[in-house]
Amino acid sequence: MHMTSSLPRLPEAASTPIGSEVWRGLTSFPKSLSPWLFYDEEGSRLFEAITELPEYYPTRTERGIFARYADEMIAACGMQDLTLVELGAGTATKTGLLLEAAVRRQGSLVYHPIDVSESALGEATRRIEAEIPGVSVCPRVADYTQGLGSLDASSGQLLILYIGSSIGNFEPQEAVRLLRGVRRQIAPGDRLLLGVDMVKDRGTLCRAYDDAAGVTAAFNMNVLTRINCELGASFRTKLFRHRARWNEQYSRMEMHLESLLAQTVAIPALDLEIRFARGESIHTENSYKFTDASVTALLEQGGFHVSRSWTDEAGWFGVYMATA
Ligand code: AVJ
Repeated sequence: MHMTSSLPRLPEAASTPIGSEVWRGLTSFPKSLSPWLFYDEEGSRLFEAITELPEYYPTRTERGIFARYADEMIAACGMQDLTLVELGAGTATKTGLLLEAAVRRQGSLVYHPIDVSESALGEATRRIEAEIPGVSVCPRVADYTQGLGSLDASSGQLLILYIGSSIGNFEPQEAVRLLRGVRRQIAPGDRLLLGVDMVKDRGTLCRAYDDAAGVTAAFNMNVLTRINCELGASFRTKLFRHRARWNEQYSRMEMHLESLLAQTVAIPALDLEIRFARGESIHTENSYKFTDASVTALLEQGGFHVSRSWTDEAGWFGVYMATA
């Protein structure tokens, strides 16, 4: 090993975001990896495919709620001079319904989509500018968990969109911290529109995360392929299986990658060899599911109070308007 001092030096890859996360997660017990690792180019494509699966109800259910209530949601903000900011906007396919409603009410609108993916933001910007006259798009490539950056609603009011139940990926304490971070950067009276997936029967939940076509399994497995590509690892995806389970105690869906046998996997860029026992798994995602009481409590702890909420007929998905 190359030494520059008396301390052994970590390989350079260990200090990149992916290197440090893989190092942390795969040397922990139980093994885990953070869900942001899913979203390389292939993973983002697979996620888009998930949103169109018959079993994956959240995206279409939330879109249905917007289709029916977008005008009411915008009117509920009260002001005629809204600026919209979207956290983790991605390609912003559901946002159009809200943008159109805002344009109907106030004629024109400034929209700031924030996302780590420059390509997704580019696509969102092109599509929205072409399809919704009256919206000026000001995209920002950033990790919203690190703050919103400087925003000014000039004279009017901010409406922060955090839709798609992305908040469900965070541990409750982290979710509170994230909301407090948002609250600190906006003014009293500004609004947050939060989309959350609700608790429902186990069968519906499990099918949504283990679809018949195997798209969610491929999405989960892709994290291993990504580690192979970016860190030179030797994961053989055939030797792992996708697992989705409902953890009732914590009110969350979990995804795991389970090793089918005892094996050792090399990760050369990190100078690591990872041992797996047969049946041992890597916990790759939590997707928390909410009740009306748990969303209300989360928002309160985050510095907001609930003004109104909307849901679908089955009560599967909730959209909450909260006031700072
Ligand atoms: C993007 C976090 C909302 O939790 O349902 C979809 C990600 N994982 N299928 C979710 C996901 C497996 C999704 N979120």
